[in-house]
This record gives sequence, structure tokens and C-alpha cells, in this order.
Amino acid sequence: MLYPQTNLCRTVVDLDGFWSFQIDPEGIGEREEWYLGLPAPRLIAVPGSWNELWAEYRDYLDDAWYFHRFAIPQAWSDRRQVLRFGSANYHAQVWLNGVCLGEHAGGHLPFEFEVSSCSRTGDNLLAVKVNNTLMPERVPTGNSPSSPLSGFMRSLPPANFDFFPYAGIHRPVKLYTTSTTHIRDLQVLTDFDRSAEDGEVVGKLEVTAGIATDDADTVLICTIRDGADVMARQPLVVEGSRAHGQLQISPARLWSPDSPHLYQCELSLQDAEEAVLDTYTQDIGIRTVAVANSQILLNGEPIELRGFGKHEDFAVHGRSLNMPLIAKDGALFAWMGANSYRTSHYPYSEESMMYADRAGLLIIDEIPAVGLMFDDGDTNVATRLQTCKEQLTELIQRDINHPSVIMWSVANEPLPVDMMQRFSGHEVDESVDEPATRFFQDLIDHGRQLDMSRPFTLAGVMGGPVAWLELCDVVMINRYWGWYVQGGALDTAREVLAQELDRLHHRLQKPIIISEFGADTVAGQHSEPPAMFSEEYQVEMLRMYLDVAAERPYVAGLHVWNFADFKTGQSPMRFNAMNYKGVFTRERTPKMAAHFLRRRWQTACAEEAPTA
Ligand code: BDP
Repeated sequence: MLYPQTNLCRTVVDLDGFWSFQIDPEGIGEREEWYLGLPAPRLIAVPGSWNELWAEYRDYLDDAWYFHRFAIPQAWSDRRQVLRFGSANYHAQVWLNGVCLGEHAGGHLPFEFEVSSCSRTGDNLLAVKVNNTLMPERVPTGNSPSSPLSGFMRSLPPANFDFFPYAGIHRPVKLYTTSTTHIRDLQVLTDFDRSAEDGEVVGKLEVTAGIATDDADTVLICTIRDGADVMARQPLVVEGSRAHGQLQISPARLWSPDSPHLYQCELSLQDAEEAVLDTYTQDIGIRTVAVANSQILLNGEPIELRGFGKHEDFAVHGRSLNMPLIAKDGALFAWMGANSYRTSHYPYSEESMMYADRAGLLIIDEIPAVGLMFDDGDTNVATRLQTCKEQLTELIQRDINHPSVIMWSVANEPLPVDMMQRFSGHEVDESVDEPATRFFQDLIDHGRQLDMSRPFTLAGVMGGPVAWLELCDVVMINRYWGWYVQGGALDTAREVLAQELDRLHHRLQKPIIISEFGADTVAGQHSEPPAMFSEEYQVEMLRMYLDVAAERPYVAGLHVWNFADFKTGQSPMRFNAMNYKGVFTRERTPKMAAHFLRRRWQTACAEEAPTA
């Protein structure tokens, strides 16, 4: 799905602002035609999370209605008009002028509706019913009996994951136009060669696009620009509604964290008389990602991921788009010498992916499959597999052109059926988790059909089946030795971690990323000797993981959990309903650990930098 843009042939109008809002706990809105206007509305910001705005709605996740009036100019009457939502959590049903346009399930991903037949010049009435109830058939889900977050640890709201299930229209709402004959989608896969004569880099682009046209004579011209310079230009081969072609540019500049160079791929859809009907420009970066010899290779060279698991989370904004925060976090990444993050535990905004392309960050892009469970009946599991596939399809379609995205993650900490037994170190019957192994095989196979150019992975829970890691191109493990297990005892934790890493390496022979490790740390809490929850302990724990990894070349990356403190549900495990494992506070004040990582990572950067 293309990100809306204004250009020669397209216009985008932003519908964000203050909308009307009303919760609908009785589910009467549709019957009473709230899509034509709300009986007792409050004002809400779009984008935004409603849970942050009114105390009484903090834990409310059920139906809520948004309503907004906007105008369409006369000049648009013969244009194709599309209404697009960056995301809404979890389920959205949309009406325009009383006509139901359709619905979308799954948060964190964009969806759109063509509205040309029910929009009108002048005043328009837009209504959206949003629902974020935690349900077993949704991904992510409500609470599971096998989850460590169930029983007396149960959190409020009863999520099966450790972050607040914010609800609302979280990302921008836009209305855009195209001509009836238009470009539908665009995919650019990149590769490169070095010329035998002079070693110059030849960039190779494989371009495919979808077009909506009735005219067999439609022409689609592809131009690759570097700012004002045209690097390559040729018509694509059009076959029905698909077009494809291969272009080369030479010399080409490769995209990398040190030099995140972007080219522009511009499509121009023309009729037989060369009149331009539609055009679309996409930033692209020429780079390759591969896995070999237990290393991740970017442009053929080993890279080491230094960074974090994050969240889209901030006071008042909740989970909604927060552009200054994206830029602030980017600046803090640069300050620390970090080069990578995982979109734990759901797709982040398209705007943050664009930022990463330009800033040279390496992203592990994750679907919202956090805390998947397999113990609540075959039907629920089958429904969730279907949902995961849909989410993976939508994510890959959305993000395939971002050079920053180097890997797809299909799950975070799926829960083995025999979770508690595994946790307590008892013998387990591996066969009980085989249905889940088939689930992941199926999901990863599905992803590989959509994108062959990036590795697939999932973040494995402590004690989880190795068979699940075996399915991945790159192994990711979340480890809390020294926190949930061997808490306070970093020497023992070091031994267990080192042994486990070596065992996994021996068996799997793949690059390993420690995708989570961290300690809850109350900013300003100090202790000597270091004790859990103090800033000193967080530093010592991170130091231990970094040291163990540094001795093991097959550890291809370290993502500290977490970049910043974040909101979660209330539970005895979470003081103040916060997870305090951030190396920054929620407001982005550095803890001692941020300074520690900066010293370690800035040194690593300096060592990697090419010498004169
Ligand atoms: C891991 C989860 C992450 C949690 C973290 C923690 O992947 O979402 O926030 O543990 O406990 O299990 O802090």
C-alpha cells in the first residue's frame, strides 16, 4: 500500500484535528445511527489514544465512536478519492455520509477505502467505530491460563503482554486523490555488483508495480533519480495490471548506517499520447541483507546490531504518532552510537520507518504477535494463524521498500503449552509443542513467499523450544538471567548465559541476537554493592551481557530491553503500572546505563570506522 503523497497528479488532505467522540458500552450506536452524528460527544484529538485523556476511560477498550465533518472541494468531483487511516486499535468500522465503507481488523497497520461513490462536494460526515477489546481470536490476545501474566500476576487490563493496550485512532487520517487510471503499488528490490574493471558499484533494481487501467496502451516509465540527477530511465513491461522491469545505475552509492543514501524511484503512468495520468515517487536505498557463517551481512559485510527493543509510548500521546519523539529518540540513538531497534511488539508508524531510512537505522520489523498461546483450542489457534498471516502480508506490503528494514519478526515470546514446567526446569515432552512449530513454519513460509530478500526471525522466550528458533534465519532470544532468574546474582547469571549461548550456537550455527535483556531500574535509586532496581545494578547487568557477547563472534546483535520506561497494565509485578527497564526514563532523561552504553558503543563505532 502506497503512502499518500501530493504530486503533479495526486493531492493529499489531512483530516487530523479535534473530532467528536463518544463511548458506546451498550453497543447501541449503530441502531441509533450514530454514524450521522453523536448524541453526547466529547472532543478528542486525532491521532491520539483515548485512555490517556479521561480518567474514567483509562481501562475502557470497548466500542467507541469518532465523528468528524470535513469539506471536499468542487475540483475533486471527477477524481478518484481514497480515505486512509494510518492505524486504529484494534478494529475499525467506517461510515461516510451514512454509508458503511467497510472495516479493518488489527491495529498498527494502515487501511483505506475508495470513497468516490459516496463522498460529496462540500460537507461530508465521517464516522469511525473503534473497538480494542482483548479477545482470544485477536492478535495480540487477552489473558491465557498458561501465561506468566495470568493467575495472581494478572494485569489490568487483562492483556497477555506487558504494555498498555492503548485504544483509538493512533495515526493520521488522510483523504487523497488519484486519477481513475492509477498506480496501485510499487516494489523495488535492490542488489549490486562490483564491476570487474574498476571495482565500481553497479546498483541493480528489480521494479514491479500494480496499475489500475482499462487501456492496453498505457505506458509506465520508471526513472531513478539522485536528487536532480537522472541515473536511469526506462519503460516497464506492462502485462495487464502488473508492470515490471530491471534497471541499473552506475556508479551507485550503497545504503548503510554510515551513509544512508537514498535514491528516488519515480513512476509515471502515461497514455499512448504521453499524457501523464498518475505519478508516484518512492525513496529507495540500494543494499543487500544476507546471513552467512553465523553473521548478518549488510552489503556483504558483517554488521553488529547495537540497540534496543522499544515501544511507541509517551504520556498523554499514548501510542499515537508523536513526530518530535521519533526525532528525539533518533538523536539519542546517535548520541549513544546505537544503530538498530526492533519494533517490539507491533509495527511502528510509517513515519518512523521513513525516519530510519534517512537516519541509517537498522530495523527488525515485527508483527503484533506478542504472547501467542496454543492452549485454548484448535479453532482459536487456527484463527490466530490466519490473522498473523494477514498482518504479515500487510506489514510486508507496507514496508518492503524501506532499506532500514533488514529483517521480519513473526512473533515475540510465543508461549509453549508446557511453559510453567519449562520455567521450573522440569523435563518436558517436546512433542506437545509440535503444533506450534507447524504454526511458525507455516507463517514464515507465508512471509518468504512475499519477500525473499530479508531474513525471518522470532523472539524466543526463556526456556522456549529450540525447534522454533531452528525455523529462523537469524535466532533471537529474550533473556533475563540476572533478573527474573538468578535475580541479583550476576556471576551465576553470567555462567548460565554463556553456556546457553554456546549450546545454541553449537546446535543452530546461525547468527544469534539477544533481542531483550534488562533490569527494572528506578531513576535516582542507587546502591553499593549494586542491588536490583538500582542504577548501578542495571549498568552491571548490561555490562555482563555485553562482555559475554563480545567473546562470542556469532552474537550478531544486542538489543537492550528497553530504550525507555513505558506504561503497562497494573499488576503486582509492575510498580506504578510502569515497566522501568528503560535506560532512559519515559521523558527521555538518561539513567547511568545510557551513559555506560554510550561509552561502550561509541568506542565500538570508532573501531569500526574506516581508517585514513
Ligand atoms: C519480555 C517481553 C517484554 C516484557 C519484558 C519484561 O517480551 O514485552 O516487557 O519481558 O518483563 O518477556 O520486562
